[in-house]
Amino acid sequence: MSRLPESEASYDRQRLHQWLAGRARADGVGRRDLLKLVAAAGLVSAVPAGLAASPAGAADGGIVKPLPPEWFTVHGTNAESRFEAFAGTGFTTPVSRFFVRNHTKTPLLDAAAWKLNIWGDGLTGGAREFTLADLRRCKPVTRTAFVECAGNARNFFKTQQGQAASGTPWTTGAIGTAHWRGARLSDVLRKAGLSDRAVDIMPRGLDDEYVTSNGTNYGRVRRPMPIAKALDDVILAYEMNGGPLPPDHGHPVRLLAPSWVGISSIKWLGDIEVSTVPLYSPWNTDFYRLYGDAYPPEGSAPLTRQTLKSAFELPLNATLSGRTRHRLTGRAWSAEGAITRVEVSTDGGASWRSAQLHDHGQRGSWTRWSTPWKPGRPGPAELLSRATDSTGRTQPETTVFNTQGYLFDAVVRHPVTVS
Ligand SMILES: Nc1nc2c(c(=O)[nH]1)N[C@H]1C(S)=C(S)[C@@H](COP(=O)(O)O)O[C@H]1N2
Ligand SMILES: [Mo]
Repeated sequence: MSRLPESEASYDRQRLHQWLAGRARADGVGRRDLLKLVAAAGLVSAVPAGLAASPAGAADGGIVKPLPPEWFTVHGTNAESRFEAFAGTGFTTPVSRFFVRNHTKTPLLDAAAWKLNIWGDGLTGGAREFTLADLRRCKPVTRTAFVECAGNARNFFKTQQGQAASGTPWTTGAIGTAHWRGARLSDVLRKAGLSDRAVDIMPRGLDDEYVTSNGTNYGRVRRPMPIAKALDDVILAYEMNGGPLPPDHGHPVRLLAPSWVGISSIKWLGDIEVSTVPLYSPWNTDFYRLYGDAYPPEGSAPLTRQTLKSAFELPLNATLSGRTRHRLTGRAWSAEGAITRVEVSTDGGASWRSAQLHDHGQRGSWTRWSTPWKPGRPGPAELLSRATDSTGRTQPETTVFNTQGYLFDAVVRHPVTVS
């Protein structure tokens, strides 16, 4: 049921073979998790020792910017944007309303003292350091793109499909769209002396090590990325919506990987390993694969692109007067293509009509839409929106369950009360 490109699945198998042959690195990946992968791939081999988890530490939540309750719902160390708070904000999401997903807490870093260390056997020379001024000397580019958590809308697995997934119970607000400006990662890697034998990069954040409540220390947030994506459209962003990158969003520099799951866009970037052998971290073995009855025991291939969704700029369980003509507004987005159609149902899915589209949002960003509605009879009602993108894909009625609740793409049934 996975829609991941076959190339990524075979790349992942190759990674595993290389690891078994002692040619791939897996620091900080639980031994049990690699054994699981090995067993599932039907491979028999001795697993190197020394992969045990480190001792536990402590981590508190901590987001720097204000989180007014009319704009955010706080879930532990994370803040979800209220989708209704996007109404009237224009195409991009103001920093003040942009969701925050922190594994630990926002570190306060000094841009003047900051350095990015690029290192590894995938460089022709040795390690290289880049200051912010060095990055600014590269030709700046702007990417208009959403950052969306892979688990966005996870809570609807429970409320609509009766199967709860583990993880932050996001509704649809773990997304925001911004203009991100910075240096092309490809330019910086070339300046660092990229070898044509490099296959993976591993960007890593400067925030605290991630320690779970049961004491497993996963180390600093890091996730490998194939060199093909790194050289394609990824940037080292130092500006968001025309201002310096704010503390909660990665100050002074974050990676920005358009269309890919949010975890690919590593914040508070400290170093990037460039490797001639495939790399693993818990973020491409344990996390960010699809596990569950519909998937193989080792899970799907590591997640790459986000999926297709839409939402109303209206609170869940909003009350609307039955006698007024309302203008229902919302947004739709896809990581695969531009949004070409949004249909709305105000009768629980019995009949549908096309909404008006207000943007030519490209793949990896979103499109605003609206439709008028005069509810009439008082009582409970369900509003549905259903997006289609330029690949011809339409949001389905249900999403095949995965245990960590990633990539929910089904039509959301949005309850309201007509008064
Ligand atoms: N260093 C670091 N980078 C990170 C994270 C993190 O906790 N630490 N969270 C990731 C996840 S899971 C997501 S969804 C996005 C969220 O980006 P935002 O907080 O700017 O909205 O950042 C990603 N980059
Ligand atoms: Mo995420």
